[in-house]
Amino acid sequence: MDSQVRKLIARETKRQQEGMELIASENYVSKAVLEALGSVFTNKYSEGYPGKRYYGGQPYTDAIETLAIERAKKLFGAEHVNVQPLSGAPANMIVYSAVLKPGDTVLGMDLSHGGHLTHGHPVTLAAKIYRFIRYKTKADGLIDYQELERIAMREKPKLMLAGFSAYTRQIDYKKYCDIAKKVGAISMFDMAHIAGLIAGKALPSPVPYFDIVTTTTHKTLRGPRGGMIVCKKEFAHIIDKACFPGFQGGPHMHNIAAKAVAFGEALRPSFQKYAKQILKNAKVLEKELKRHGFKLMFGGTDNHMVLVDVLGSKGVTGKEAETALDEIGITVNKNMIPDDSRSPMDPSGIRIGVPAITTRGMKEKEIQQIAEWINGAIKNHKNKKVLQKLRQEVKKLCKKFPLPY
Ligand code: DSN
Repeated sequence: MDSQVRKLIARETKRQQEGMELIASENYVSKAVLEALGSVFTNKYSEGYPGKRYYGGQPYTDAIETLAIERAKKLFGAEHVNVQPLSGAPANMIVYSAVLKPGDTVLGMDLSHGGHLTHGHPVTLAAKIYRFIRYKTKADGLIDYQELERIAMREKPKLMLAGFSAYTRQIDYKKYCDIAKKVGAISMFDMAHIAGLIAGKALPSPVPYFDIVTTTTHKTLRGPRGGMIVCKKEFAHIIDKACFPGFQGGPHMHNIAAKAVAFGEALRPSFQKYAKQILKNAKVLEKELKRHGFKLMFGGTDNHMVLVDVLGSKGVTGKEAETALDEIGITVNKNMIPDDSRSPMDPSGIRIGVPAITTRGMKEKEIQQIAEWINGAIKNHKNKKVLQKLRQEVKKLCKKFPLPY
């Protein structure tokens, strides 16, 4: 291998091994997923779909894409699956372009209330093409379905989009889709963050309720970085056409091979155990952080992550907290809290998730310890000596829980 690249890969492996990823959207994939990603499928162009390609030489690309589709269908009880989206943001754009015309109205969750950039934030291309109206959560952290219905009746959206990247509570799928039906909107759910929890049957599935569901295939699903669209049969044709040739060119077949591997892993009983352990670990994290005096947004968590108001509870900004935790080998991300008045580069909160450390086998006991380190680092964020001591403790624990390679 290229020696400079090899050196950087070795350093990144060491960083991952000696520290802990508590970024809610990250995970450690299996060796089998990595092998598929590094396979010869990366050499092949395969525009089109299995059985209908524009280039020759497709017997094995057809077989691998069909395998990924069939496994995903089984995993999510889906009527139709498209495994070609390159990631979550393209998957969402593909859906918008399939069902909307420029200027059409979409309801999406506000970014600072846990939504995602691609759900209509003004800086995105989607917001320049479509008219996004963004809804918020109530003071108790839950979605106000009456208010949502009022907004939907008033705005008459063509598409109602649920899902999130920092919202920690369970959404009432039926209530949400009933409102969409009432106003004649197509319903869409972005399950990127919780796809693994759904696949592992730890959380209820939105697939039977929503017309269209998008996801990334990494995060809790623990596959390669990539995207996927699941939909009802009646949307299959327009979704496929919007993906290729509408939005993307040749699919990344090495990535689709790795998706097939990850879906196979997620179909195993051990993945259900993993998903349930994530929820247990997140609950312990919630309890312990509250015990240490942290204020948790949305009142706590029903999924794999917590959103913490570090400024409100400890007088330390999100950026300061992120930096202090980085110094002790715990990686989190600074994050806006609902209606945050601060800049996204130094907001009031941090987001903490447990999927990756759960993959390494960490359980309730380790989570208690981690909460203590988080508290210690934030409290002593200016004290290099304390941070150095905590760094050694984190490293010691990480050694006991190696990466899966
Ligand atoms: N970047 C992902 C996350 O961290 O939630 C979403 O795109």
